[in-house]
Amino acid sequence: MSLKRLMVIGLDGSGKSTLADLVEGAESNHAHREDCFYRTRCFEVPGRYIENHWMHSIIIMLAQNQASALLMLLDGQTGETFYSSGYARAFTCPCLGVLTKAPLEDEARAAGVAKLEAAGCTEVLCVSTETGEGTEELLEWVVAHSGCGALD
Ligand SMILES: Nc1nc2c(ncn2[C@@H]2O[C@H](COP(=O)(O)OP(=O)(O)O)[C@@H](O)[C@H]2O)c(=O)[nH]1
Ligand SMILES: [Mg+2]
Repeated sequence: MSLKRLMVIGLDGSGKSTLADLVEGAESNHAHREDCFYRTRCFEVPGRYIENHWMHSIIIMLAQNQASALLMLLDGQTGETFYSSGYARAFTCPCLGVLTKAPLEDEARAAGVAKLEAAGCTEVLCVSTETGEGTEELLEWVVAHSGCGALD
């Protein structure tokens, strides 16, 4: 069995644990963490790794060794991003940009998608666990790209 997992990156509060719960089909403790959180199908990278640009090369190294695919999150409510231009292109595994807490307003949505595209994401999905928007597509993408089987 491959030890590679789906890697989930994003700032603190961007929705990593919420989406990871969806992928795992299991709840978890959403407490703030300073270390990577390894789960059955995925692992969550602490927001601090994104906040510090000098850690971005470490994330690339982690992905090379441990990731089958990558979810790159951007919080649709705050729009805050620390990704450098074209960052997603540095990864060799499949990458999906995810605009979390998908805003309803067209302008906010377009701005979030544009930021993920500027960060190098060629595929972007708007997801809201509140309304359910994009959740099925997200799971389909994960099954197709990460090597995780479908949940029962
Ligand atoms: N409205 C809304 N809130 C969300 C969504 N996804 C996550 N949240 C909330 O955002 C907060 C941070 O989520 P969490 O998954 O813990 O973020 P993490 O720090 O990146 O792991 C929690 O209060 C979640 O309930 C969403 O799609 N819509
Ligand atoms: Mg978390």
